[in-house]
Amino acid sequence: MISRLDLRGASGDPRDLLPRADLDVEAALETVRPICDAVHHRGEAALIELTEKFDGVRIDSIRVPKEALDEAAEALDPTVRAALQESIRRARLVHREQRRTDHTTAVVPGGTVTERWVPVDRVGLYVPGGRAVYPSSVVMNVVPAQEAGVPSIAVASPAQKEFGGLPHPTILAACALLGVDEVYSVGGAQAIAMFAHGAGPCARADLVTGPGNIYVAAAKRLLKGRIGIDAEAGPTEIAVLADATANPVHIAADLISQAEHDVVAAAVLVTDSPELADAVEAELPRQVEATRHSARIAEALAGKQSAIVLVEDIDQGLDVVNGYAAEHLEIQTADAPAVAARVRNAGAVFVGPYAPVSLGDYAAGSNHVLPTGGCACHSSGLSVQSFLRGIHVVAYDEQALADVAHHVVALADAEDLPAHGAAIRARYDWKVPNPS
Ligand code: HSO
Ligand code: ZN
Repeated sequence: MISRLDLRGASGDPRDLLPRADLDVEAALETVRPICDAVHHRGEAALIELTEKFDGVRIDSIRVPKEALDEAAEALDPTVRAALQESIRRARLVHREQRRTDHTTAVVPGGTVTERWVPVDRVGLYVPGGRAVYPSSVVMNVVPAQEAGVPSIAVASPAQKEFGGLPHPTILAACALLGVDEVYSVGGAQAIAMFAHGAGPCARADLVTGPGNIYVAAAKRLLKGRIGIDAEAGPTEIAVLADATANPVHIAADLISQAEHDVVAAAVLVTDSPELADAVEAELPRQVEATRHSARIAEALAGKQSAIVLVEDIDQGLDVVNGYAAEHLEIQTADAPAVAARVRNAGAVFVGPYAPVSLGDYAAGSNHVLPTGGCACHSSGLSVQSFLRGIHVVAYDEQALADVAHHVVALADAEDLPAHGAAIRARYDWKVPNPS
């Protein structure tokens, strides 16, 4: 059901030790290019045609009416409502503390640099709606954007045939609970193009965030620059670093929980205990059989991206998981906090036996939009920071500029850019000496 990899005594670049699923975003570029062009040139009409083609439903307009949002909120199962409200409350607690305050540095008397944190004017949030209908992802995108103070927030999610061409009602209800009333029934690459170019009632956005399939990732790659993007989300990954003290039943359940997302999801156990490896391997089929999406999960676990990995000791285990840079990393060892403190690369770290990844997916307060595919070695998950720009505001008075003028002129001259120096000298009747 899952392959075994023995890395005891292995050497080499830790970044290459664990296999990953092949994800050829480049190949999808040619598929999404005409889609993005059509949206660019023909706007809402193209979106309506593409929705009919890909989602199999004809819609009159891409904008979801306010009444549909209110109705979805009213019809929401009270249990789901309470859970979403608690998820929102916890996410707000965490993300509110990520807000930045402006800071002014007095560099010299009369010379200051202020870093001003300014939210983007308008953000488009993409929420998938194919196999995956994730109202929790609405929470994880909207809450940091709101806490950052973004004034204009729009959501796009695919039109669903069975709901008359509206996005899934739980998505609509989540938007309503969060106070977002600008929602579009648009999915896939065309949603990214809609935000990048603007179309019909949807104004162009400055930034688009949110997960999606390979076509969404390809559209982000194609339109990046025209619009800001968060990341090209890849399939979900869970790595568990565990020793002999860990509970194999919990580990199997956690691996399965993320394998449930996708046949190419990665589930990796790294352990120094052959006994634990055997116990988890024995437990997996038992639990897979009992769960609803067993075929999908079995395929994900059997894929080359999933494995039970044996290491010499927890030190080598840390090298392996730091090299892998998983989206989610659980530490299930004796003294888990000490081991977790040595993690350098992971989208999010889950410490000890009572912090499974599913908690973070829904209700820990942490964000679940996280870097995948090894990008955790250079990127962070979605946060308030993702929606802010830090603008340096430079203010120098006459004396402060005069005091540094000769240095600017010298550096400009060293770079053979004398006009740069002249812009300083002109302010002092050309009296700042020109080195050349
Ligand atoms: N584990 C997913 C997020 C998610 N799980 C949404 C359930 N719903 C990627 O971090
Ligand atoms: Zn999940």
